[in-house]
Amino acid sequence: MNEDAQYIRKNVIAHNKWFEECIPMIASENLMSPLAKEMLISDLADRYAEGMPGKRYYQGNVYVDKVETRATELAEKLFKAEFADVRPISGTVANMAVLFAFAKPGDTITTCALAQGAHISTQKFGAFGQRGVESVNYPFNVDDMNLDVDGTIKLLREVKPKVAQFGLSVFLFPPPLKELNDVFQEIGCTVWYDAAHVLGLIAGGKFQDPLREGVNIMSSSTHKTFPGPNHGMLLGANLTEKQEAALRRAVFPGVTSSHHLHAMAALAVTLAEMKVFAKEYAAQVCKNAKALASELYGLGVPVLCPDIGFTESHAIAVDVSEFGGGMDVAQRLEDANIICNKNMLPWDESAVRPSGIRLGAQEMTRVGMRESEMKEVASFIARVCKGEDPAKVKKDVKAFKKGFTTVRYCFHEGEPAYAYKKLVE
Ligand code: DSN
Repeated sequence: MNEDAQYIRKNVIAHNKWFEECIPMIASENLMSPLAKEMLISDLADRYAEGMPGKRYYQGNVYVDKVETRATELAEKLFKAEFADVRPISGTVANMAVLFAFAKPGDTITTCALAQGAHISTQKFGAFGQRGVESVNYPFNVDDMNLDVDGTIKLLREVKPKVAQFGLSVFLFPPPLKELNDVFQEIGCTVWYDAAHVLGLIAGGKFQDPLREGVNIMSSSTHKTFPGPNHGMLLGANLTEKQEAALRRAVFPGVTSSHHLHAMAALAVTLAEMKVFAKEYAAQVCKNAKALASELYGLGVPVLCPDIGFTESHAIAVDVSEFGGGMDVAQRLEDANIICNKNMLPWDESAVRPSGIRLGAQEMTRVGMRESEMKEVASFIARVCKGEDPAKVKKDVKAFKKGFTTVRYCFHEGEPAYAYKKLVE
């Protein structure tokens, strides 16, 4: 090894060690199972496949085809979908495929605003803008952190979008799809749901069931509440053959060539694991998020939406303006080994200096934490918010985390969550 390689490796090992001693609470992250990690270092990582199983442009895909076919079947079964495509290599790439398939430059798509928790790909400077679509934002009710139903119905009738898009990155409550169904039918729009944040909850029967609530196409990443690899997926219902073909063409050759076969295999085994564990896991994630929120609120840390149970998902939004704002608090929490992100709240104008932080309970659920541990986590966060020296809190966090370093809700439960397989010392 030369000095450069040593430097890289040393820092990656240091990262692993650090995260073992941290409480990671980024709402868009999770831990893969040992089996999924094994897939990532298989020979599939070095190979190419283009097209569909049985119709490839490369030789050497005998076993890849079997894996991909089973992954597709597992995805269709788990989400009761009529259509699945496991080839998008990320959530944003899945979103780009939907844009390519269902919208032309100049078409209008309705969506949420960034400050309301929307994902950057839905914005003018993101994939929506790159595709040249016009986006119109729904009216949003800040008290409920959800769409204003009457206003949304009115807007949909006025704008008559080609596609109505739903799904957020601060995704606390299910959008009222059932209430909007009649207007979807009336205007004949395609209904698109970005499930990235809540895919693992949907797999376990929590949050909502978009494909049964009028959604035609669900795009997603596969590594947030769904504890798989960094990858993407499309799931559909009530699509025409033409629409399904357009989606497949948009994925390849539209927005991918090969589709990261090792990640696709890791997704496949995670789908197999979620078939067994999703229900129990998703229920505990939701209980933990609520427990974390109510404990923090009780400690005087203003979590949003106290009157409606704080959240129905894995995530909570916290207004930390009285403690120095999102940027400052997120940094101090990192200094205490609690990892989260600063986040805009609906009334914020700056994404760089927002008043909020976003916290997710899914990863700590994955390592076995339950409601009682959420109380401890809340007390660490409250201590930092209220100005205690982060270095002091960090000591307690490190001691506490020692009991939670193995992965749950998967095959090979109890295997190290942050293991680094060393080639040499
Ligand atoms: N950036 C991710 C999030 O944190 O929500 C989504 O891609």
